Amino acid sequence: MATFKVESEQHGELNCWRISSDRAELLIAQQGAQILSYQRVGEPPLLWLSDQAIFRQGKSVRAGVPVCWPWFGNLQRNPSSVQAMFHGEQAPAHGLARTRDWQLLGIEETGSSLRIEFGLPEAQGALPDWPHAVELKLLVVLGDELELSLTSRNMGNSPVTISQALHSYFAVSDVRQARVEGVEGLQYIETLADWEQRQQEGALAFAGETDRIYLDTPQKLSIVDPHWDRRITLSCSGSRSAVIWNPWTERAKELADMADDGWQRMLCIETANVWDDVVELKPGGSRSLQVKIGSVVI
Ligand code: TA6
Repeated sequence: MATFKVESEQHGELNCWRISSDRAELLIAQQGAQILSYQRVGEPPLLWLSDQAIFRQGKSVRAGVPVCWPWFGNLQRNPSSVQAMFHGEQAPAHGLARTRDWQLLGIEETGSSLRIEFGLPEAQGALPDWPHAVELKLLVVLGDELELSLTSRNMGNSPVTISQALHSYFAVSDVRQARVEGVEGLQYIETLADWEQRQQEGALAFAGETDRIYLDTPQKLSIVDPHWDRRITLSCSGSRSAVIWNPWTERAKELADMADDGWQRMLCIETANVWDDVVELKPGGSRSLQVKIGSVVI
């Protein structure tokens, strides 16, 4: 049975918790209920934390798993049903949840796992220019794997439509040697070529800037990393879309919180509900978006 140690830490302006057991270590920030890093004992990190990360209130950290909610990416690129939910002028990229402080609702040890639950009470009517009442919770389970489950429940009287993603930054030895399996043959939206729809041939290898929305994704995706003899495994549920992103050379230089060569050591696979996979929550209805992250030696 694992015994967990939970310690509070301050990183720049952010309150964080470091959770460790004899098997793994996890760092979580209160802002955004954002996982910042995850490493299993005897392995390189599974989730990537930028060397130049900025820990500032109101700014999402370039690391781990930012929660994109109640819209993903540029709101103007979302279906009109998602856009109509926001009544303001300036819609921040990736929604409103990743830069606000969440509440730690509880930490509970059950057998060999630790369950950590966060909530965002502001989502029940107090988010700026988003006048809807949704109970939003993130459950983090640290066991043999890391499980994340983001649940939205509509507490209001009218339907609410959201897009969302668990914007996961994975650590790799060198993205140029890595490949993503599970996407073979899928249709995707190439956001870098006028959002054209294309078909994926074979597994995805990286040879330049990549920013794609994969459609009708299977539950299992994986990252094969031959240099680290590792396959990172993702088991997704509540999702039929995934965003795969690497900024490559030029975009990385534009990002103040990423080293110029930082793009080599990361790639994002974001378990999502985007494009034709957005979620309509009827009054009283709820939906969970989940990913389980693990690894095996290859
Ligand atoms: O998920 C891919 C993406 O939307 C990219 O277009 C890229 O901009 C990235 O997310 C990071 O966004 P951020 O707002 O965190 O800089």
